[in-house]
Amino acid sequence: MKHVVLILGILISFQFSSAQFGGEFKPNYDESKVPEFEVPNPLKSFRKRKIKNVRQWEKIRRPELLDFFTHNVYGKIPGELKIESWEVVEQSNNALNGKARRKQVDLIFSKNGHRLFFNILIYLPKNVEKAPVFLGYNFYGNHTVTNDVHVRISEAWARNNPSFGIIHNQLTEQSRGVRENRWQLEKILDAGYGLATIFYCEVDPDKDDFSNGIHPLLYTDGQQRPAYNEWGAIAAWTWGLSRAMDYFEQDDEVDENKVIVFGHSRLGKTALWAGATDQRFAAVISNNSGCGGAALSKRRFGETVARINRSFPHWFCRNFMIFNQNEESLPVDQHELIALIAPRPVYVASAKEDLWADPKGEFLSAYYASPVYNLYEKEGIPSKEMPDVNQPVQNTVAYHIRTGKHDVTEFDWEHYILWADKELFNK
Ligand code: GTR
Repeated sequence: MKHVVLILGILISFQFSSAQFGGEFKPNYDESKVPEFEVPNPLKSFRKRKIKNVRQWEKIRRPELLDFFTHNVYGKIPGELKIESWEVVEQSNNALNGKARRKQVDLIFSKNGHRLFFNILIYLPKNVEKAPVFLGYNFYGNHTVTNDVHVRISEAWARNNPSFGIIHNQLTEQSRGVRENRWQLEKILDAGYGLATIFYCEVDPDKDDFSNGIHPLLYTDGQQRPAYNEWGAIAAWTWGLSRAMDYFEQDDEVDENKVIVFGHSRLGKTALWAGATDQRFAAVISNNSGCGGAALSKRRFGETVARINRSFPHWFCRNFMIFNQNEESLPVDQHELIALIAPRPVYVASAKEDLWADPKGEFLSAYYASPVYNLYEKEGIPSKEMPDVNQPVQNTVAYHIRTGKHDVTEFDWEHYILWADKELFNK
C-alpha cells in the first residue's frame, strides 16, 4: 500500500511538473488570450506609499525594487572580487587598414585556489583622444565580430554550432567574422565610438553547471552551487561587465563616463541588469531581450517564466522559479527593471517576427518605466500606442520595432548611434 501511494505520488508530481514546465509547452501568440493583470506601479512602494519625487524614488522605491530583483530574479553576487592584474596581450595602432587602434586585454582574477581570466577586445577610433565605447558580450568569440585576422580565438568552452565550425565546444578559425553583421564595427568607428567586446563564456560558460566560470571563486567553503537567492549566469555576466568598467576607469584611451552597455537576447537581459546594478554605465541598449529582459512577464506572451526557467535553469536565481506559472504573484514586472536605469538613457528594441520575445511586452515595459524618467524631467515613451515598424521613438527612453527576425542588424546600429549622439553628446 505504502508503495502504491509513493508511486502515485511520484506520478502525480511528474504530471504536475511536466504540465508546469511544459513538455508540450505552447507559447501564446494571441493578443486576446493575454491574461488581465495589473501593472505594478513603479511610483508606489511595496507599503503603498506614493513616490512623488526623485528623493523618495532614490531613498525608498529604487532600493526596494533593486533588492527584489536581486534576491528573487537574477540573484545576488555573494562578494567582491577585484581585478588582480591586467595584461595587454596584443595591440596595434594601425588596425583595420589604419582606421582604428586595437587592444586585446586580459583581466585576471584569482581566489579560493581558482583562477579566471577573460579577454576584452577593444577597437578605438583613431581621431578621438578619449573615446566613448559600446560594450557588449558576444556569443561565439571575439574573432566572430570582425574579419580582422589579429583577433585571438578564445579557448574557453563554447556552445556547439556546426554551421560556425564549433564542435566539441571549441571555437575555431572557421567562425572568424561570421557575426560581422551583428556588430557594424566600421559604422561605430566612423561615428567616433569605440567597440569593446567579450566572449561571454569566458566569464561563465552558458550551461547548467556551477563548477566553472566565475562562480567558484566566490563560493564559501564546501559550497557547490549558488544559494537560492544567489547569482545565476546572467548576474555572473553582469559581474564581468562591471569588471570591464573597472578596467576602463584605468584606461586613458577610453571615456569611462560614456560607456554604453549593449546586448542581444540573453545578453540583452544581461545588459539591462548590468545597467540597473552598476550606475557607472552611461546608457543601456537591450536588443530583442524578451522574457526576463525587457518583456513584461505578466503578459505570458511567447516565452514565459516557467519555460525560461526550464530551458535555462542556470540563468536566474533559483528563487525565480517560485513564479513559474505564477506571474500574477510577482510584485514587480520588467518595466521596473528598466526604471532602475533612470535617469540614464535606455533603448529597447524589438523585431517584428520575434514573437517569442513579445515585442509588445517589450514596448510596454519601456512605456511603463517612463513615469520614473519623468520624475527626473527626462522624456520617456509618450504614448501607449506602439510606433509603426521601422519608426523609432527616440527619447531618453527609446524604442523601435524593425522588420525581420531575432537578430542585430545594420538598422539597429544606425539608430543606436543616432540616439547615443543625441543623448550623450546633444548632437
Ligand atoms: C532563446 C531564449 C530567449 C533568448 C534567446 C537567446 O532560446 O528562449 O530567452 O535569450 O535564446 O539568447 O538567443
